[in-house]
Amino acid sequence: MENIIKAIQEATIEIKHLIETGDTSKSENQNSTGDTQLKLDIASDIIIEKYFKELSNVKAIISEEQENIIPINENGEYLIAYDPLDGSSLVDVNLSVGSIYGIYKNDFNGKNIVASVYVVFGPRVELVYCDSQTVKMYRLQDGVFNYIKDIKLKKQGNLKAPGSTQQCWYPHHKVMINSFFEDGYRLRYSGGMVPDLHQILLKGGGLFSYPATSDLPKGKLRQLFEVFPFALTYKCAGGGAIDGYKELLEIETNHIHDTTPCFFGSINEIQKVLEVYKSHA
Ligand code: P6P
Repeated sequence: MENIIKAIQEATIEIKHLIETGDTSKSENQNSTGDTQLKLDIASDIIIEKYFKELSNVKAIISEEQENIIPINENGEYLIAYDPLDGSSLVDVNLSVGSIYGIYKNDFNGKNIVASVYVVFGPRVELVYCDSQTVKMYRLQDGVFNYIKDIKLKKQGNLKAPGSTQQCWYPHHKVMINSFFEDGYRLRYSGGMVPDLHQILLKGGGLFSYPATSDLPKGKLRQLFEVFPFALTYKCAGGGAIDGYKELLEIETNHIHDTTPCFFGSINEIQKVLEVYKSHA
């Protein structure tokens, strides 16, 4: 695993430079989910694949930016699913973006995830690594990733990140979100999954939601390279991660680009989501 983390660190340093100097315009291409790819998306993906192709303990990789599984080494122990530059459209308004990595064994499925990494490209570059036991944060300083601290969620927080198009929310979801704000929760939503989830983790707690909606009944966020890595991270930090009814990591993935509704947060907030959603099942 150490060689995978090292590869991610080296790719991160190159992607940081790309963000600072690269072309933020749109390419002529779309990814598998139909999103128009930015040149940054493609360039970041090329950087990461370059490093992962050198890893003898990796069997295959999948990228949000590529349709198919990319075989690496048939005897490799690990499988990696990654989103090279999530929220890349925020770069040209100078907001934080991130990379997300899910590390799996045997098969690309929630129950087979063994580690996760995410990187926040913000005022500072921070890397958070979850090995299924602890959640450790590192900061890039003078070219070196220095350990900063372990991350733990409180049982309850006060931040709310309400994703998706509000006019497409189902009524019970809308009532639930409003009730958090009536309870004094503070709105914290940038449209970047990585910084939005990083903020809740570092500020001790709250709730991030990207639910099923009338326009996206299966949600928007991708299971293997966005949702499952953060589900592992939030659970290891002492929080919860559900689709409204069950654990996200229990979801069966049928296609590598499948999406799912998702809620990540402190235990008390996740319990409230379960109560509301189960009463509307
Ligand atoms: P919306 C970015 O495009 C992304 O995939 C995630 O980073 C983010 O959480 C979500 O989409 C934002 O979607 O519909 O709220 O703008």
